[in-house]
Amino acid sequence: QRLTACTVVHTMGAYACQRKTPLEHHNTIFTDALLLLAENAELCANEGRNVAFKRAASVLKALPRPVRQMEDLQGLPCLGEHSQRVIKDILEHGGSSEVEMTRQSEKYQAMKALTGIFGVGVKTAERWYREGIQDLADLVTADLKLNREQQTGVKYYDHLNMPVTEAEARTIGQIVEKAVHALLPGAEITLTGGFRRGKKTGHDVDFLVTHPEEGREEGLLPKVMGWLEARDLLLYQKINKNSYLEAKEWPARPSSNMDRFERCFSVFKLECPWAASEKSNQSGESPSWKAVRVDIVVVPFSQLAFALLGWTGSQLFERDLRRWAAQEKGMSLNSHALYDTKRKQYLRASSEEEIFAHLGLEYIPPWERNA
Ligand code: TTP
Ligand code: MN
Ligand code: MN
Ligand code: MN
Repeated sequence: QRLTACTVVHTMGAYACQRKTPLEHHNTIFTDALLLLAENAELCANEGRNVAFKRAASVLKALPRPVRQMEDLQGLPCLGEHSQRVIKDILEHGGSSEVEMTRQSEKYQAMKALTGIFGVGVKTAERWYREGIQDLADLVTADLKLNREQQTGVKYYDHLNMPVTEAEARTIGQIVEKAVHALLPGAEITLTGGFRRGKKTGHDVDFLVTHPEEGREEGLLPKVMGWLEARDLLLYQKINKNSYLEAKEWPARPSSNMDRFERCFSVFKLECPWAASEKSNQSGESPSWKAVRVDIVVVPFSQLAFALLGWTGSQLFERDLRRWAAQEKGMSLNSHALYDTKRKQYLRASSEEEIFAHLGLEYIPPWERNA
């Protein structure tokens, strides 16, 4: 087959875990549009459409140059008819009317506002929306019965919708480390999630905590949270106990994103550094602290590499790692272990590199997992 001068033939794997996806890329006008449609599908509980648009956006993120004409898409995977139509509209008209209509739609805006409350998922938001509740103010007026998590979400709505900065993540890391080391010297704390992928901001801060002598980590989390609570550093905490030992459904469904580690979903009360020098400021207009979502996960040392891989994300990268393992390798991967279904054996790993090797994949460092 002959190629014209300006045609580039791409060899790109169909799984996000086969590609390097940097944080900064050349196609944000397209990916912003596709990701808005993905978000809207998610808010309408349409998982198939959500993933299809996310995959299309992810492929464009991995391209080494901007898309300038439809021919540039030749040979690329995961670009369905609908996604191509959106890209074409943007190329031809500078924007997509479907995207703009979605962005302006009452339902999209209401669902985004409601699911933006900590503790409110799509199902709850959908129920409230059908009852005529469209934003935080409506919710407060309606005076519904909210659970403790949602009450926290309402109370700190503004703070929790402000991006968490890298500096704030680092400060919280130091606080968590101090608490953990006070209670279990030798324990190790790792920053994961988006910040490990090099993101400059996040919606929360994610940490893994482990100890090289397996077993020493047991019972640590409630003590750590108590230590923080006693120092007035928490606004909310909920510990989910480890349920791994009781789990009978292993190997877990490859698509399942939930793991069974003991973890805490919390909201920290982070003192702002500039506030200390302003103690004399008695105006009381804005607090001297910021509410920040923090996830802390306790991991047995032998599962650390799997937990690190599973908690670093991105969500699409994780999803495709599991899909690759199941469909291409006959293996089952989750944040605890890798199981070879044919040989009926677990494959050990003490680093992420070893897991990629078991899966027959080229190693991709965290900062290139921004699929
Ligand atoms: P998130 O904190 O939701 O996402 P993020 O850190 O990539 O981005 P953001 O800046 O918005 O915070 O999740 C981090 C990773 O943890 C993600 O890859 C999915 C994984 N995860 C689990 O494995 N199990 C869980 O129960 C949850 C909530 C997340
Ligand atoms: Mn995160
Ligand atoms: Mn997130
Ligand atoms: Mn998180």
